[in-house]
Amino acid sequence: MKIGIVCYPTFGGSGVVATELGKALADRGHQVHFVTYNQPVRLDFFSENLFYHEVAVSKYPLFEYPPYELALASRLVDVVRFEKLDVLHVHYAIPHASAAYMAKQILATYGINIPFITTLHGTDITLVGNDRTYKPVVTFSINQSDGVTSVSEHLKQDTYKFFDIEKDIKVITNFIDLKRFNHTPKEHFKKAIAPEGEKILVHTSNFRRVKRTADVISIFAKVNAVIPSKLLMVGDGQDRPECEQMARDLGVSHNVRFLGKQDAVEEIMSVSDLFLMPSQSESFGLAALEAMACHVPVISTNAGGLPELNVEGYTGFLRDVGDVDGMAERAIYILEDEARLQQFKENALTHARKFDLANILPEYENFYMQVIENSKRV
Ligand code: GMT
Repeated sequence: MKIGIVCYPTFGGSGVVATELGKALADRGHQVHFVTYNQPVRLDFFSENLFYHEVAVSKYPLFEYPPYELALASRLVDVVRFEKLDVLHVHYAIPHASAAYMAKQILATYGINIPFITTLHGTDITLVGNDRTYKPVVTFSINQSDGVTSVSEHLKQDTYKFFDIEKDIKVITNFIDLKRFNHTPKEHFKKAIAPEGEKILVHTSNFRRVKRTADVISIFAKVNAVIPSKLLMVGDGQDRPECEQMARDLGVSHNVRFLGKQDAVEEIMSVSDLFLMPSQSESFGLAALEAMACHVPVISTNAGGLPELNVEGYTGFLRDVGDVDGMAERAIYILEDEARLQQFKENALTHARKFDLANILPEYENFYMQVIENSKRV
């Protein structure tokens, strides 16, 4: 198949999922065309089946808000026509689904029928999409999609709850490439971070409000008071300065390292003992799955789709949003007993295998074929 993928090219989960999916489809012999405003961060190698088409937004002085959605729709028209794509797959509803809809209508005037699939990732539904500023457009463009997928059952239910959706939503969960994300401990790296054999806790995110990164620091301070430990904070975003200040205020800054945005997350995960995800909301929690694939158990909240990923008492523990004491207490429970920690690590990997790319990729391929077939009948 010839597949067009639209996504945010950043470190965010939806962009990572879209890019990893595109790379895997190209490996399987499909031709994959990324259409976005920058080279996606994980699109870091050459393949004869991978193509990147940049969306350039003209910045005429009249435009206080340059119209990216129009530029994207125009680029999609161009790429579909000249690369003869079979299907478009847009990740994150805003503004990708409405741009795809517009491109589809324009292409119809050229006699081209292109189906498009929208994958809902989370905040496009739970935060931004549900805002009245965007709601009518999001509702419309989901309903006009030829196929809709969601990354968890919980997100699917939220979508039906918040919007008037007439479409079937197919759950295709996020996935992990276990060939890349596996446990390859770098002893010298571990020694540099935890020279006395301290336990290593880790958090990765975009440090947005929804991630409650301040809770990560509070949980760590409680754990650190009982268990010799270090905390790695991976990523960057608006709440990072607050976290740095909190670490100082709580007297743990010498045990916390802010690593910024990192490409080789799997190397950091591989030296870690416990992943912290105290999010306010999380449709799936891809970062937690990346940790689990590297044998790292997870302490998380029970928000959104997290209970579909993190299994209470098996891969880690889940507590209510804001229950810092409860999450710290469970973290200590896992870390204080070496045999118990090892068991949780094994369980984390066992469970992560259920989300192996090899299992999920055929679900997408079958869905593409089904949507393409259906659209030929209309
Ligand atoms: O979590 C973010 O802020 C990034 C966001 C995105 O769209 O890039 O992540 C969402 O999509 C990920 C991939 O499907 C999911 O794993 C995250 O749980 C989801 N984030 C939220 O729902 C807050």
